[in-house]
Amino acid sequence: MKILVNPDTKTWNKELARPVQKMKEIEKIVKPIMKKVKRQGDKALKKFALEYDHVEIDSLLVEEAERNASGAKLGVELKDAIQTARYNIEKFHKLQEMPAISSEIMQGVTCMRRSVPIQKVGLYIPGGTAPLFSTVLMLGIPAKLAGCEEIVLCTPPDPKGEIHPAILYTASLIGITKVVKAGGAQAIAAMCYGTASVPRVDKIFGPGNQYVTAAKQLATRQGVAIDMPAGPSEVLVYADDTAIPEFVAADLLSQAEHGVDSQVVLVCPTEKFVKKVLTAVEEQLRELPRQKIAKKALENSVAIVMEKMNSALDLINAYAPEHLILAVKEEERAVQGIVNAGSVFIGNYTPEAAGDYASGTNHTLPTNGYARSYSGVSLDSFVKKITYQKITAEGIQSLGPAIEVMAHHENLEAHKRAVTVRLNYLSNRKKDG
Ligand code: HSO
Ligand code: ZN
Repeated sequence: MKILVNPDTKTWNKELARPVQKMKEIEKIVKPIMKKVKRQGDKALKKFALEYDHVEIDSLLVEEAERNASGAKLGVELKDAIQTARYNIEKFHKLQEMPAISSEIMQGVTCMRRSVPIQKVGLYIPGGTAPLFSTVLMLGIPAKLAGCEEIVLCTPPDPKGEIHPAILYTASLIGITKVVKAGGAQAIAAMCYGTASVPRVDKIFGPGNQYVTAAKQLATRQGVAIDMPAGPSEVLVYADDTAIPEFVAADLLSQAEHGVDSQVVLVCPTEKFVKKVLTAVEEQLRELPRQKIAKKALENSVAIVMEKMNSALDLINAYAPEHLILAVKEEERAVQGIVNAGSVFIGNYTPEAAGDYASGTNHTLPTNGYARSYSGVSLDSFVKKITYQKITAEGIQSLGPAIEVMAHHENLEAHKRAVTVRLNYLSNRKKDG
């Protein structure tokens, strides 16, 4: 991890640059995969399972018996933990429900808005070395709460053609019954175009490698929405000497172990504290099973000494971290000063891992600086808001003239006429009556 001391504002962009992704090259690989799935449907999914997951798949959909058997393969401890997480995530996401609104804006003119679930959603859950069953909760719970009619979950099979039991158990627990053994870009293509086994969905959610990310991006060109533009996961920890170096180090490493392209940033007011944290990182790194991955991620990472809080907050806002941990004495001042972050973890006892798994907030968050303009996944991500209006005869008579004038000045006479015909009708009726 390189150390910078009070870096000049002009250098922030360069010093805090995220690892670049070669999207164009990835797209070249992904496009033919998508095309094949579009043309050959399930047959292509099976072919890609053989090629990439090294397994022959008979039935792409996980059978009911297989889903039901998953619970028995897990220990009680894990099942209890999943239940705790589920309870908290459900509770926090339920609070996000927005009641319909309705108001008579002016006499005879009523406007309304209500949330309506996105009908068909696709959830992508990565498999491999870290089977993210926690992501099943993070995506599945809000999808269920929103009332999405069709929820399909795609996840890659292991070399035995099986899905990790914790993924299946979690899916069953929250009532997701359509689980497809398909991973990578081909799974995204299936949800984008639809196949015999996989319904075409309206919106695709979930993390994945660069191929998955590229496929999701390509899916948007087919009219399918996606949760957000994704990039490697990242954390920024802002800590002063009221923080505990061991805690800070553990938080940095919990992010670093996600992938070689993860990025972690440490911001502290003194070099002395930075050194303490880095010593703790070295010590803890030795004990980690994924130390190779974490080490590589740390090479992309940086520790910054920022003496003044205002400059530190400016730098954090410029970087717009996906996860931000604030472990500083002037906690409230820091919280108030943050305008760009995906999710904020406050105080010494709030590790990012809490939000990753079980506190209740969602862990699908904007990376790559998108926290400047995007929010993380929430209940909102699974609904669209439809607006309604109803105007009475009286209402159009009072509002109509304003519409006519505006339409006329936009040179849109047909718009004006849509009001005029009604106003004429009403004034004739008055005369007749
Ligand atoms: N930190 C990841 C989420 C995750 N961590 C899942 C562990 N499991 C992205 O926010
Ligand atoms: Zn994590």
